[in-house]
Amino acid sequence: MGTMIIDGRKIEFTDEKNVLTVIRKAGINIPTLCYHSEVSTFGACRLCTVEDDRGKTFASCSEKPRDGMVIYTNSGRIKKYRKLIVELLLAAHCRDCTTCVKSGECVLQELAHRLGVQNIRFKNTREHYELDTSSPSLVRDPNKCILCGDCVRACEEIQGIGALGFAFRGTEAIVMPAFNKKIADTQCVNCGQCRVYCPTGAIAIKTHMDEVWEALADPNVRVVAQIAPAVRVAVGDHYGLTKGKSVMGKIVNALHRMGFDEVYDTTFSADLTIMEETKEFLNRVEKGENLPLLTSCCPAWVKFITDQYKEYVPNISTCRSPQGMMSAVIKEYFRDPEHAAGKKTVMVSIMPCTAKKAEAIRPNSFTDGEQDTDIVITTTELLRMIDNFGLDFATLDPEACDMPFGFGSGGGVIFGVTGGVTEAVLRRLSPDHSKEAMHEIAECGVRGEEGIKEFTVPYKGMDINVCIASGLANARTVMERVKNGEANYHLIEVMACRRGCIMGGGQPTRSGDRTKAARARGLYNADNTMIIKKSDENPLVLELYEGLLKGKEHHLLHNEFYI
Ligand code: HC1
Ligand code: SF4
Repeated sequence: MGTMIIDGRKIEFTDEKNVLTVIRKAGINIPTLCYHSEVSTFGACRLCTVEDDRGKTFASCSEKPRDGMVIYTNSGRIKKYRKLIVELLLAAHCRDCTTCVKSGECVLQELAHRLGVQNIRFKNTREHYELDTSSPSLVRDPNKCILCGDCVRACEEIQGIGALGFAFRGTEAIVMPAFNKKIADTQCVNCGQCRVYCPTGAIAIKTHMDEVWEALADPNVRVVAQIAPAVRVAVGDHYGLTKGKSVMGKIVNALHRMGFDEVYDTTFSADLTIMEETKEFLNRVEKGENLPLLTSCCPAWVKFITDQYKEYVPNISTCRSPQGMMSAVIKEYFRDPEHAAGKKTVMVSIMPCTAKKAEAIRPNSFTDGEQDTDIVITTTELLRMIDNFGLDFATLDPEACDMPFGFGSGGGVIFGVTGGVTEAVLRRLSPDHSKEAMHEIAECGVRGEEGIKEFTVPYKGMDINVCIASGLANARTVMERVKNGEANYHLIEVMACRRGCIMGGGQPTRSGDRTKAARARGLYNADNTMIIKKSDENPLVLELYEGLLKGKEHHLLHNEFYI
């Protein structure tokens, strides 16, 4: 605790971990390319350098605040230094900005503009590197890498995977997977967190927008969309609307205007997942088999288990993810010649997640030899499509999804935030749907930002031990405890991305701490407005079990195997 003078103003600090945080608290958006509060401090980019009253310069991210410090964040010397850093970075950087997939979201581009860098006086002496397109979800372009190490730390510290690292030194330094492997040949789980942290286009989403446009232009094709829970709270702020507020109705309108024939809500199949997963869970508890049950809706987590904890593969729920269930059910619905009306159905899934692209092509995401989800685009790609079409999104009127798969319960909506799946399961297990009962479940320990949450809930005379983790480094801690017999859980929910799908690898990246909280609040608020909170009270789901699903539940909603 103490006081600092920043640019002539007195600023108090308490437990801020570095000077940079205090400067930002003072309302000065000091630039950085390598500082993120959730990973370790690297201090490589030096852009946050400031000057003190004795003329000493230092990187503010790496200095602890001290009482009495006098700091200048924008002295003439500092301004020159910052501009030179960006100029040098740009000199060694591919400058295809107009065609770069990151254009408009690139921090380096923004800084060049903000700091007034208009001339590059130095020559690029770096060699040209091949693109790595081996991943189903991401493209790595080392020519755009500025060696900030953000991706390396995100993959290592948040995900505990370590698929990326630094190689060589000096001007030869480069970020690459170990032994110069292709990223697809590592234990990368396609989560896209490296892409979220990457300030430039060095790691970008592998886009599939052209395939969608092609399908939309084909008169013989019925293009069907499903929209994941977390997408609706990550679109509005791009168009100047309230951060985190659900704009589902506007998204539905936008998709209809682009030419989508049917627009459905993945919360519907999240309800189906809850029905099947709860059944499976109770069955395993009764038999005492394959416990703890591991949730299966997050494909990055499923890959993590199948790659690194093979002995726990039988514990993974056999339920397909909501994405998988939705696509399988819709494809089955349109197999009926009357519904098909002579058209081929192309299923487009709009997800906050890059790993869903990998899930869609997993061998167990096919039914009767046909791929269930044909194309997966991320929220970021959705924004590009809306912009490309020229829609004035902010002024679009909200529209409802189409029937019969366009409605989900509140339980389905909260899937997009960590703990949501478990909360929906607990709602399903509750015989009571009163406000009080829902409130009690929400308060049992299932909500909150912690990376690992543990609690026990009573159910019919027994205690159910639950663990919820987000971030795969946290998931590893949990699995090690299970493996070593230090924990005895019945149910483990994991979402690979910290805080769940709201912070997925395919979401728009201009997000600060407030965005994370706003997106979570947006989903809980959307749930608050739902009359039906429990998946088992969704009338469309109940109707489906009596109709199309009869005798086909296992075939359409479960997996026989994991790879
Ligand atoms: Fe998710 Fe899921 S919640 S995995 O985070 O179970 O991507 O939003 O669609 O499938 O419903 C993602 C989100 C999403 C699935 C659901
Ligand atoms: Fe690591 Fe995830 Fe990036 Fe793969 S996608 S390199 S696992 S952060």
